[in-house]
Formats: sequence, structure tokens, C-alpha cells
Amino acid sequence: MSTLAIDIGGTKLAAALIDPRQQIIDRRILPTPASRTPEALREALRSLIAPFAGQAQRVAVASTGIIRHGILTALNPDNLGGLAQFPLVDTLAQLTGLPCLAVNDAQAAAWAEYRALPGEVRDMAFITVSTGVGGGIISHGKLLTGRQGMAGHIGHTLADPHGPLCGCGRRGCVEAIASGRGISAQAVDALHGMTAKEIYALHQQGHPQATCLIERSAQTVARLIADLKAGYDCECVVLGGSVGLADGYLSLVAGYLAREPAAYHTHLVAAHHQHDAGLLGAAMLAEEDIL
Ligand code: ADP
Ligand code: BMX
Ligand code: ZN
Repeated sequence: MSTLAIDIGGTKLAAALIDPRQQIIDRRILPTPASRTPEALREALRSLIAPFAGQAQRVAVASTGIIRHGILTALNPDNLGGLAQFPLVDTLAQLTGLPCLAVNDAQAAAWAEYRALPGEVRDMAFITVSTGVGGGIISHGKLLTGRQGMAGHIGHTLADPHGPLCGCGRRGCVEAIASGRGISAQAVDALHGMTAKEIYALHQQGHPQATCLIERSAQTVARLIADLKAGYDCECVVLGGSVGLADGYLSLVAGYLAREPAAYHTHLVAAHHQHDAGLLGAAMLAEEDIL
């Protein structure tokens, strides 16, 4: 069965046609609309998937937000232009006439990345450093989603009680400091208003403020990894998202993790599927009928 996989992030929407052997045949990307109202996202999804009409037998969605009973509820609505809720499964079932499954983006990516690891690994965490900071946890070979769909939202654990206010309502979340939006929001003076991508490029040229912001992000993610190791003894952490996969970012995180006591160290690798982990994970979860 071919799957139309869709990845809804805070910055970009991706869709791909995935064949029964989990190979991506064709892929499209559009910017995520920044609007409080569901119509804008519905229209963007309509135009994203239009070229794939009639080519798939089911839809699998990996989306930012807490996904429960097919409905997206934003934990941090700022990441979606203020959009707090969206009926994902109903909308895509209406647009395509196909059966549809939806899961959190980082949970989906965790599953694809877990499948790409050697068989002996049973406990791993996936962290995406992207618009937000998302997470997916595999424990004893099982993906944790949680009764409320909240499992893995480790971007909203506390990094600094005096840190910036997070869009989720807490102060000092990992996400408020380390994410793409967080990096951008903390920038001042000449860097004010720049995207994380632009700030990252300046960091690579040695700009002091840019480097300070990127290093703080990497240090915050390293501490999160140490906390995860303490929390459930994960054997491996996989890093994804456009900030997480940016050239040199993983080495920075690894450097900060190495400064923690040895008991907190864990194997750290870049996402095998790179930016496609969410798309592939959603398709695999649909194929394996796991959720
Ligand atoms: P999404 O959150 O929609 O899944 P991404 O994983 O692309 O999307 O993450 C978007 C964030 O990553 C934005 O804050 C953007 O500025 C930042 N970003 C995109 N490309 C890069 C890059 N090459 N280097 C560093 N940051 C990047
Ligand atoms: C936020 C949260 C998570 C998501 C993570 C990464 C919302 C809308 N999203 O913590 O559900 O997994 O961001 O999302 O509350 P991304 O957009 O960066 O991929
Ligand atoms: Zn938060």
C-alpha cells in the first residue's frame, strides 16, 4: 500500500509519497502558514497534497503539537502562529477521502530512527531541535505516546527557572532557550529579528553574540540529554531538526555532554533519515499498525 505522508512543523510542511517498502518516491515542501485560524492551515495542506491526488491508499501525518484522537492541540501555540487546535484527521480524511492516522512529529521520527538502529538497542530518545524542541521516547522497544499524547514533550522540561517565558506558559523551558524560535527570540541589537538559520550562519563566521546563542542552545540540549540518561537510562540519543542537523551543532552538544560526569553520558548520533524522519516514521507506524 502506498502512503501519503505529511509532516507539519512550525516552519515547514512536507508531503511525500511513500511506497510499501518505505521508500520516498516524491516529496514537496511549503512554508507553514502563521495564522491563528484553522482555515490557513487547511488551505496550505490542500495545496501541499494536491499533486499527489489518487496516488496513495492512506494518509499518515506527523505533526507538531499534542496529537490525541486525531486532533492537534498546541502545547506552545506560538510555534503555529497562535493556532491552538486543529482537526487533523478529519481535515485530511475530507481532503483525500482516505483513511488517516496522525501522531506527534517527534514521536513519529523517533520510531523511524529507532528502526534504523542496531537491533540490540531497546531504549533510545529522539530530540528535534527545530522551530521548537520536540522529543520521542522508545522504552523497551516501544514508542511512548501517553494517554494524553503528551509523552516525549521534553522540550518543556525546565532548563533555567530565570530563563525566558515559553509559549506553553512555563518559564525557562528547554524550548524557550534552545529551539530555533528561542534562539531568534533571545537575539538583540544587530541580530534582532533574525531567524535561527541566519544566526547560525553568523555563528559559523565567529560572530560573538551568535556563537553565545548557539552554544547556550547546545549546552541546554546536552543537559537535557543528561537528564534523560538519569531518567530512564537511554542507550542512545538521536538528534534531528534543522538546528540539530546544522553543521557542527551535534559536536557542540557532544562537547557539553562530555563535561558532565560519565554516568550521564550516552551515545549521541545524527538522525539517519535526516529531515525525512517524521515523514518515514508516520508511514512506518501506519504500515505496522502500531498506534
Ligand atoms: P520544522 O520546525 O517546521 O520541522 P525545521 O526542522 O526546518 O522545521 O526547523 C526550523 C528552524 O530551524 C527555524 O528556526 C530555522 O531558522 C532553523 N534552521 C533552518 N535551517 C537551518 C540551518 N541550516 N542551520 C541552522 N538553523 C536552521
Ligand atoms: C513543541 C510542540 C511539540 C513539537 C515540538 C517540535 C507545539 C505546537 N509543538 O514543543 O509538540 O513536537 O515543538 O516541533 O506545541 P517542530 O515544529 O519544531 O517540529
Ligand atoms: Zn514550554
